[in-house]
Amino acid sequence: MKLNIVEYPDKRLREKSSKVERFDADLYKLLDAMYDMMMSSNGIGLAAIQVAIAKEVLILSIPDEEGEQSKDNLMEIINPVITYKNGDTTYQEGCLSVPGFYEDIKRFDTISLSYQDRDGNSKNLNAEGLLSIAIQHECDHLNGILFIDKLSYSRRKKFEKEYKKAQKEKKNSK
Ligand code: QAP
Ligand code: CO
Repeated sequence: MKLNIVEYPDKRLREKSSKVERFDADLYKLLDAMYDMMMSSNGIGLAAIQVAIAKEVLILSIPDEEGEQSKDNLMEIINPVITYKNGDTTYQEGCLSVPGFYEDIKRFDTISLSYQDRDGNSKNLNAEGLLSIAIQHECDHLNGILFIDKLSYSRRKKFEKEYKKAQKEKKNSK
């Protein structure tokens, strides 16, 4: 399965993903291909819409204290629903679909999530810290929302200007 990362401002990132109904070999193939793509792109989280598949599928690999991303830490989250949110926290976020840009984003500090694993088993999870932030970031993707949508008007304008400039430079260096 050959995947490509969809980059802002591609309209496909605005699509709303739909629920996974079949927990079959195609889903396994997608999850495995997303993992390879995330690791080779130095990501910690990836939603299926970022590889142009509008399904409620996301993966996360939060580094441990040593900064290692072992496969044991891989989380595969399908059909997630955030059932509880509390507190707030700010973190400098980035996104594989918005390469080269990082901005402080405010999110809930603690969340609870219900979701399904790759075999369709229902699960519940409480999360805080970076895991909680990453889940919220990836769940936003399933609704067509990007972290840059959460910037203030003036920071967003500044972002658009800098991003366009960076893209022009990227094109010219090709
Ligand atoms: C989402 O983001 C996230 O610009 C995952 O050049 C971010 O994996 C969750 C990346 C922050 C929680 C906190 C970004 C790689 C990876 C780039 C990522 C880049 C190369 C972003
Ligand atoms: Co993202």
